[in-house]
Amino acid sequence: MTPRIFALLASLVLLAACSSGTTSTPAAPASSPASTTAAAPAAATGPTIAISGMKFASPVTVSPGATVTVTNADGAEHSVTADTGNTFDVDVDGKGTATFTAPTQPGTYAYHCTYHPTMHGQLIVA
Ligand SMILES: [Cu+2]
Repeated sequence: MTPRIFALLASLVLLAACSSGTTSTPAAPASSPASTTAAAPAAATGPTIAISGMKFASPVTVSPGATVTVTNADGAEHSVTADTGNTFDVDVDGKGTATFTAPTQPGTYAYHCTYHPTMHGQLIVA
């Protein structure tokens, strides 16, 4: 190998090293660790059946045995009463809230309001 060819090869190697070196250093993004300062909202958590305008917000899907909150925006008293099986039955005062325990058996449960026969809804346990 002549010195001239050696120099040529050496320069090629240097070029290759140089070009690869300049493309392999992306700036590492500053990672922001999960902040622990976010305040959780005080609103009620968990599944909710909202009653407004003589209607249930339905269907609502809940976990087996979940505590379900019922909110009543109407002035009239309502109830959330299972159509069959006496699986749940709760009265909700006008402008009030109530809770009941969802069935533990998965399925779709039809319910109604005992005071207003036109009010119907479905609770899905899954
Ligand atoms: Cu009602």
